[in-house]
Amino acid sequence: MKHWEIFLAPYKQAVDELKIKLKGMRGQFEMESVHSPIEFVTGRVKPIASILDKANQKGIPLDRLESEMQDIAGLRMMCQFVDDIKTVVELLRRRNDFEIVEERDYISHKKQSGYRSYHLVIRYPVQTIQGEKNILMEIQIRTLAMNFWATIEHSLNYKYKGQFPEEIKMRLQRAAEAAFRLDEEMSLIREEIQEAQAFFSNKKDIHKDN
Ligand code: 0O2
Repeated sequence: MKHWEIFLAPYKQAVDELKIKLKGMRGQFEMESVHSPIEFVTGRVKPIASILDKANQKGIPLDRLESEMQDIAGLRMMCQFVDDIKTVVELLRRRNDFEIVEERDYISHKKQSGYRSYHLVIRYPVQTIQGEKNILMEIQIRTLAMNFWATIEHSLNYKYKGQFPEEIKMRLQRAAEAAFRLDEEMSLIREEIQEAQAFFSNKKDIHKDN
């Protein structure tokens, strides 16, 4: 157990640090009173049981977890609109506190399950008392609708271990289509929504100043 604690410590540090940094980006947009392409950010270190399950499924030897399991540390960035995802990816590409080693676009090419999301695998340097340690992390960028679907599907996956009954599979496919249409509809009234949000945030600021 101590061994896992030591192994996971730099991953935990990386998640904590990046969460603060990425949330900071949202704060900067708010300060400039422009629409933030980032709605909220979450992060987690994969639980030990999930690491072991995935290593087992993918045939990854435990002494090669560091180089072969890319999502032990994971960040998720949620956006209101599909177009915001591109903006966020651009912002991340311009940063110089980590290096992007891989991009997976499950938005242009959704997964068979119906899953949509944009994934970046990054190499992030963590400062430890033994010196710098580069770790792999996965950043998932998705809309609120994509996140809703993925969260529900993920919990059902726990129950059915990927072997969904036909009825549930069909419902999930339909829910994925509905989430896709919801994103499309919201994009069509994006300007309207943003005007309203700017109006309300100005009003909030006026009250704060008084
Ligand atoms: P958790 O519990 O989220 O930590 P693979 O898992 O083989 O398809 P790979 O190579 O590990 O893919 O990386 P990929 O494709 O970038 O996906 C890894 C993560 O993306 C998953 O982590 C999920 O978080 C998410 N994901 C990918 N496909 C799906 C899907 O069909 N449904 C949902 N809900 N999420 C998905 P883990 O390891 O599953 O676990």
